[in-house]
Amino acid sequence: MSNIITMIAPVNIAVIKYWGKRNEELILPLNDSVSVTLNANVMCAKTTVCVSPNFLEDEIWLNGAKESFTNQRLQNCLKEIKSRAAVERSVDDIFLTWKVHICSENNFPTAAGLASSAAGYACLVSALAKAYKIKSDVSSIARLGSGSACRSVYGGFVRWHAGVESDGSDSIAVQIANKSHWPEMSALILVVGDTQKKISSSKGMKLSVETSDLFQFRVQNCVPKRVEEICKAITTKDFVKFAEITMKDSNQFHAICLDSYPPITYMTDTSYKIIEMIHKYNNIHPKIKIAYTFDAGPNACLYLLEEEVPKILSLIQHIFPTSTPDKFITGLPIQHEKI
Ligand code: 2P0
Repeated sequence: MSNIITMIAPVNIAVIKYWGKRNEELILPLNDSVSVTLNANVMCAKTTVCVSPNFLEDEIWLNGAKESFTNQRLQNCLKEIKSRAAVERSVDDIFLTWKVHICSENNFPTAAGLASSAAGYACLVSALAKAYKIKSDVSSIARLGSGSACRSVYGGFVRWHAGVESDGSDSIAVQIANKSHWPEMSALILVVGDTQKKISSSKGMKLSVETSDLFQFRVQNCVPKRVEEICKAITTKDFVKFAEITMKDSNQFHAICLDSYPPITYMTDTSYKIIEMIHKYNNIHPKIKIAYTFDAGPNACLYLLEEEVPKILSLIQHIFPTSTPDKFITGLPIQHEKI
């Protein structure tokens, strides 16, 4: 009688950052963003959803611990799923009255700037959409859980259109290219720290919108041009352009954080040491070989073509001798991703 669905969803790491909302409740951004969805084999969320007439109430477990179902974002996602199911008439009306149990886990640190909420909500919404047999685009439902989650609904290279409508109907993610378009593209995640961030992304971006003088300049003068240029670089597989824009946008995002009042600092000395290492490496080559980007945390995501991976791994181990590939332990662990 009950309906059980298990799904996995990968992490995505933005190359043009989402930072700042025009509507807090509907999670509508002030600018378009662009991301790369990583391989789900290494970093992903896994969610099981069960809808049953035998359950007395909605319940959720995150990484093995029971959490409150009163979370507004969670409620908004479930409400939207059910109202779409009613409109699409995808399940019987009685099914909509049954309670749901959700069990979700990440195989990487939560809230350490590794896009855990993106993978988590993308997975949750995809599993619910499958359970309720939703046929329409689910990126806008994932967005109600966490903005960046809408991008993890798709693989490959993804653009989240900010949209202009007040109801958010045009604020959706679309795939720019699938992962087989650029099979040489790889990512290395350098886990500098796995503790929870001091200020959440939601609070941080609100503070930036309210207090940073640079913020409006970024949204109006920089991001629109960068989005068009990086989409073109992806389509034409222009790594040099892709890398340059990625690094500049990461740096500008962290400059906005520092320009917020009081300032927000997500990067650490090790993060800056990584930036220095990458620029030195690029400078000894005729063309840019590797790009870094940092989200709301100290961990680096490096984008590079596959042929560079062995060279960069040995460089990292030379500069950070305690680093260890493939494990989250002390030092500077490395996750190697083939996109
Ligand atoms: C991004 N980040 O584009 C940027 C870069 C962090 C830095 O999306 O409030 O966790 O849930 O919509 O999605 C983090 O923001 O924030 C984020 P909410 P979310 O990936």
